[in-house]
Amino acid sequence: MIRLATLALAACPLFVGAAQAQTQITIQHPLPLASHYGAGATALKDSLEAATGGRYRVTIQRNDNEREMIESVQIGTLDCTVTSTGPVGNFVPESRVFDVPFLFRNTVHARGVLDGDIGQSVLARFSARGMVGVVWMENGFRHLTNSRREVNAPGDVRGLKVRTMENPVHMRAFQTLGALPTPMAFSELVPALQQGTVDGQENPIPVIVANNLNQVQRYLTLTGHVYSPAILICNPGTLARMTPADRAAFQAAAVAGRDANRARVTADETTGVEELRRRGMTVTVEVDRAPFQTALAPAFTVYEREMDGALLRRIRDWQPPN
Ligand code: EAX
Repeated sequence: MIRLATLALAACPLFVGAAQAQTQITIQHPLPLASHYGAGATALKDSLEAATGGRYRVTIQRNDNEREMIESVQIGTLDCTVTSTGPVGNFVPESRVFDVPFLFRNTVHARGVLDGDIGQSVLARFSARGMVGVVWMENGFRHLTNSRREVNAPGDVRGLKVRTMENPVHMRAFQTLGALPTPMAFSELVPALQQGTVDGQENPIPVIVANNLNQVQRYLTLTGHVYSPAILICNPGTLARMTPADRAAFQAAAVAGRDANRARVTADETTGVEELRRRGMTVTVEVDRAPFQTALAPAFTVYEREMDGALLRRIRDWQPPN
């Protein structure tokens, strides 16, 4: 009798649905879940789960060590990560070209290059390093904060111990300005600022706001010295196990995530400066960037020599299609 009951239950549509295989995908990123990265990961989750009728379930987790997440994706212990390009150049050197200071004029320029053939050709370089560069997302233009003094000109940066990401392109820039670049993972940043191990750091407005860096930093200068891309990187096996239809659904979900992430960066950059002022930061808004670019000339010479100079010029000269 039990056997018949079991068969009857198994035939019940309710249980057939439950018996349907479900695939778990975990995405990690380094910021609060209610951040611009969280907005992107959540939009990806919602899109993929809806498109597959729940056959895919996406779990979003926070892990504030980007290098560790990239290594986990490489070895297959993590499906995907949303990370800034901070440490990415140590895995895919071709991506460092996007980390050059004052390379992009604005977000239209940056997003156009990254979503166009130049950005796509760099994504294609990830497969040789055991990863899939799925889609470019956005961290935003990076600005300088510190606890010692207002910064109006390059000379004000001299002598500051500035936390940088583990990114040789950024480290060279701050060294050229006479600062003392101190590379560390994001997970170590707030304790280092609290203990005075470093005087300052640089990050986009959304990161400064989401992590309440105003609690450990007094001065903000809108240097906009670097555009910081973000990127969705996945383990090749995670994607290879998908059917072509599910892989297409995942790609569409990644694009939905990109668009939600970028919309949130735009929103945060619109309100974030006033919010940080309200929280008590001294904000230097009007910054003449030309002296910073002039002071960085020696670094630019090295970038042109160490990277593909022609590519750097193509990126600088890019214009939106008319
Ligand atoms: O990706 O480490 C950093 O400063 C990054 O901008 C942050 O983790 C967001």
